Amino acid sequence: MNQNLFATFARRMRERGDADFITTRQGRGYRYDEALAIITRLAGALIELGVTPGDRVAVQVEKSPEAILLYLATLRVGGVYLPLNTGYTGEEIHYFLADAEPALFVCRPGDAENARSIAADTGCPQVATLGTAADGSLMEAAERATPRDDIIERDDNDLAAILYTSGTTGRSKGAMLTHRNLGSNAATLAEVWRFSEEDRLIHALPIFHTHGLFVACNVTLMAGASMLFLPKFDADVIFEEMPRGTVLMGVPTFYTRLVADERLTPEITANMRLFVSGSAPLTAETHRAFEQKTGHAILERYGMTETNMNLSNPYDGERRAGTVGMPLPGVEYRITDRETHESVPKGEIGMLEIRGPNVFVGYWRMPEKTREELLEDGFFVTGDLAMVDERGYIHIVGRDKDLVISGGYNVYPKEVEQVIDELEGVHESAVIGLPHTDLGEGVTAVVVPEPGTNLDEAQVLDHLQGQLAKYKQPKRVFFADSLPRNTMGKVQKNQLREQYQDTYR
Ligand code: MCA
Ligand code: AMP
Repeated sequence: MNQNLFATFARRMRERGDADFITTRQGRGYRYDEALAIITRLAGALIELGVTPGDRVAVQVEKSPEAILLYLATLRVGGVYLPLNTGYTGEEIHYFLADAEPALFVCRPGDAENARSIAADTGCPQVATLGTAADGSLMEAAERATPRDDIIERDDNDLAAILYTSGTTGRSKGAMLTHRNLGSNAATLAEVWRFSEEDRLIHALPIFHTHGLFVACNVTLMAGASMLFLPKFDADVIFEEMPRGTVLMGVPTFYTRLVADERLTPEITANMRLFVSGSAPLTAETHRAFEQKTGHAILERYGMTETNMNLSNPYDGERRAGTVGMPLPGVEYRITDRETHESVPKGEIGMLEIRGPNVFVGYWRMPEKTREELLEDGFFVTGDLAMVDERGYIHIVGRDKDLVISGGYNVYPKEVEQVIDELEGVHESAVIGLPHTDLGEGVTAVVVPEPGTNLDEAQVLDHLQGQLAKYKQPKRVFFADSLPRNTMGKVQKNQLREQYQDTYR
């Protein structure tokens, strides 16, 4: 039996025929039958460009309906889709291409020259471009290509995608996700969140992460629903579109911005049936304010790049503010002592571990890292601290990993510290996340200069420009004579977080 996830999607797409799949506010979009036709052409183009089953297809393009068709065409030909944040700099892209060794790199038309040079450097044999107006060399190749309407057979455990997540060591790790991982999660979410053909998802997330790509698009495809594709979150547009939408998926920043807006009323949200939040903690305060202003209880869920979605508040029943709900069907969890991995007594805080068909198969070419986080009994160590309350709702109470989540984007301090430390005159640095009213956490650096040097904030920020994606760059840089350390010599980031806690609020 063909276990290619695309085979499942294709069945659904054929059933939906001339129903809308993706629409845009500019009136450019695809019905399901149109999307299928373009995918066969894109599949032909990918094969002609040399993509064979198991090959990675790395993609750094702006959000467009065609980018989703490219994702689907990659699945169809048995390729491994590898989306990259549009904010990554040339240096960051260099690392990903060298590590993943894709057969093809699809970039923005304006980046073609630079991309070719990075591809040449890293041994990537092909570069193609994709713009936001169905333009670029990939679409031209698709027009000329012989359409491929076969679907390459894949095993359940064959890779469908690799998504890079930054690592505590500063080196990004490629999370390897299989057809089974993605397919099982999409089917589960479509069911528990009651997606149907009638749904119209307002899609305002980026499409290079789990949230915007898999949770939003795979679930839409499973249900045969439709999506309104917006280039980015813009509260004005969301308010205009809510009367024609049924579901919104967002990071907490979406909801804090909507709650702060006087246009948020029961009337404007009357056609909406579901608001989902995830990727970072939604405060109980925002949850309550949203419900009070609209009558809708936001449904908060919890996931990771390595696992897709694990836990979710119920569709029916109480959606408890400040909690991430219960395990999804087929997903097991345990809350453990981080050393022994034995479960802690109910109600106590411990490490959250997850097992299920959604859990990835490891980090690309990092067997040791994989062994550390993916235990022999199949449980994945999330690095998040959790506790379960008397009613079975799980609370994420903190992180046992040095991670900052800014507006839903993950920033690993180590990666930023390493680049800051390369600047002449810097002795050492510590990067922390501080409470931020809009972004949840704001990336912040505390820098210790070499004695006798005169560094200022602008110099540090200038140095990071072009080396690190914008969202990883600190919003503020502070200077100190030394960093607080414990007796083991470990930097006490808690103390720094306390000292600068009011910076952004
Ligand atoms: C934009 N900027 C940011 C961020 N976004 N800085 C830090 N953190 C950010 N998240 C920068 C811009 O470059 C700009 O800089 C300045 O901040 C102001 O931008 P603004 O217009 O306010 O930003 P925006 O375009 O409104 O974006 C904020 C946003 C966006 C809507 C929160 O970041 C977003 O869509 N985030 C979603 C991330 C996401 O999808 N995460 C899911 C990961 P300048 O002015 O200097 O140029 S998947 C995941 O975590 C798991 C699996 C899960 O559970 O879902
Ligand atoms: P990523 O590696 O980008 O997939 O981010 C996963 C991390 O985001 C998790 O390990 C959590 O720390 C965090 N996260 C995702 N959803 C939630 C949530 N609902 N509440 C708190 N943290 C979350």
